[in-house]
Amino acid sequence: MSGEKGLVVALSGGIGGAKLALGLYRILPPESLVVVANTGDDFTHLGLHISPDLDTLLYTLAGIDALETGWGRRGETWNFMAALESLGGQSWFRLGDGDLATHVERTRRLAAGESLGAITAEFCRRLGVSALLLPMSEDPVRTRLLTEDGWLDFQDYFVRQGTRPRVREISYRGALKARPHPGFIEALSRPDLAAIVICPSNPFLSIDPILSLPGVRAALKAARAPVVAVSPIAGKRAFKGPTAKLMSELGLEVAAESVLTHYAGLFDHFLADEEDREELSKFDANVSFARIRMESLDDRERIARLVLSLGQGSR
Ligand code: FO1
Repeated sequence: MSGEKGLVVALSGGIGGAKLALGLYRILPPESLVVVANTGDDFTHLGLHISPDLDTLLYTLAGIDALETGWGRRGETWNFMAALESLGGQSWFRLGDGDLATHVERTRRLAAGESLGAITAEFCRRLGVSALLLPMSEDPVRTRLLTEDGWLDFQDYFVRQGTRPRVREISYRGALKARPHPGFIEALSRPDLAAIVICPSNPFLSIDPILSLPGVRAALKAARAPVVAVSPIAGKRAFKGPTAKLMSELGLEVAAESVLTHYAGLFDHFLADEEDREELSKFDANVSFARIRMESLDDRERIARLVLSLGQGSR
């Protein structure tokens, strides 16, 4: 079975994962890609429902993502933020004018009874995205961190405090009672499923919330297609700073080896960086190596092709 012929399901957080999701989107036929987004980072801010990872994926696939930050919209203006600041309003979480429209419209539709999945599908349609972008669940799951300052909500820790407090423990509040999105489970059981991709997102903050939903690990195991995990660490350096800091605070070595061990039993193939060949060769696992940093659009497509070639064949 070829990864390029069947359906591909990608599990992703925001910025890092979205790079590979875009690569997959650009090389796969339209409607062959399902991207399942972490919603553990979601929160209510200024009365608005914010879904950062869904929006990062939406804007990236639509080609309107802000290249300099990785979050928010390209060519954004900040009049709302400036006006809010002039009134003494909260300005630690920056909402650009165009991005604000997404949150306002999403919040209005949610209050009118529409589901997060349906709203996301409509936003995708409006912005010309033909992949199926799904929230991991319609139920609220909230990533919280036990730090030296006590329990913090994710965005408080990540943005307001700039990941400064040391982390001791992570919890995904609501995960045990939450149901995975029905479209997610349906996609995993499809007979034309060709590959499941774990994008190079933060394993603890972006992928684990998805895996913590009841039934997801079992559905991944039962799926007929291989699971390909891509390392978010190359040569002992995480692609994003907070991943390295968090891993060392959790007592883990900042190394691809820690990620491979963390995902043990879950993947059929692990794609790591060339720099980590020696370190990972001692593992009795299917590990492949490439230059996995995705700086250019070509890099994104090259890694996507490689991931699909690894996913070829049955499990
Ligand atoms: N990240 C920041 O570091 N500072 C911000 O002010 C900020 C605003 C923001 C607004 C909308 C959105 O969708 C994302 C935003 N992010 C911001 C990114 C985001 O909170 C995190 O990168 C993710 O939650 C982690 O995946």
